[in-house]
Amino acid sequence: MLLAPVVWILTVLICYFFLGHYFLGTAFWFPPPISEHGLAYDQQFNLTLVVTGVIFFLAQVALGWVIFRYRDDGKRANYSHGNNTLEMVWTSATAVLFIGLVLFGTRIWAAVHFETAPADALKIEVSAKQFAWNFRYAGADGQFGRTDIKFINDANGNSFGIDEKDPAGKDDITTASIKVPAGKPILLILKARDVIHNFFVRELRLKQDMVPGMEIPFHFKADTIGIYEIACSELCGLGHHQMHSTLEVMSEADFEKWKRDQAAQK
Ligand SMILES: [Cu+2]
Repeated sequence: MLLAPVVWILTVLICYFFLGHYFLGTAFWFPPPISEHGLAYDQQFNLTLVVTGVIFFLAQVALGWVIFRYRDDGKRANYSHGNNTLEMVWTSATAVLFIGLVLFGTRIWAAVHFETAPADALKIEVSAKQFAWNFRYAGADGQFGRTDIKFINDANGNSFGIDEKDPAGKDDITTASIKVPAGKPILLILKARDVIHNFFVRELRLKQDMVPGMEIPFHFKADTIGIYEIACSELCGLGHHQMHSTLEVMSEADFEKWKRDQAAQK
């Protein structure tokens, strides 16, 4: 008898916390997205949450009702032998719903991972190692200098192993955080030097593994100016927790100025 109200109270509490960000503030939820893809992901996520949330609520209310209605009243118990039609209906409805949501979501996911970046995208190389991030921009010549693993030397700042003999590499800019111009397509080339790492920026809603021996292209466009955390999202060793950096989205003018300042320091 008591069990039914317990189920109902728990249901309301769970729904309250899921809806919490509407009345308890955004600390309860993801930080706002800063890209078109981020927005699309959120819309898909909310749609899934609403559909499954309504079903969850109705199913739990029904569960409470069944518990209450068929409680032990001292009489002989009656039970059902099942209902094939009903089982067919709810199994196919669930299948249609889930496959439908997956198809919707796949469209957004595929746009991020399978579409190639526009030709004018700004190319930035990303190198991850235990436990730091390094980024490389081509200098004024628009060309990345040749690299070789034998030139890698963290002590003198050559974490990419740029070959000093290659003139194209002379003006390459290497940094410990990324700066990008707002609203421009960015193409990252992700590389890992030792173990698997993962490039993750919450506000972009993007996450991509970085695998040693592979160069993984990954493109995005960030529209909102600000500084966002890049966290390694693959447990990569003892110092994994300190493996983070920042993505700074700047106005185009600020970004060009920053690039000029970097080049001047060379
Ligand atoms: Cu890592």
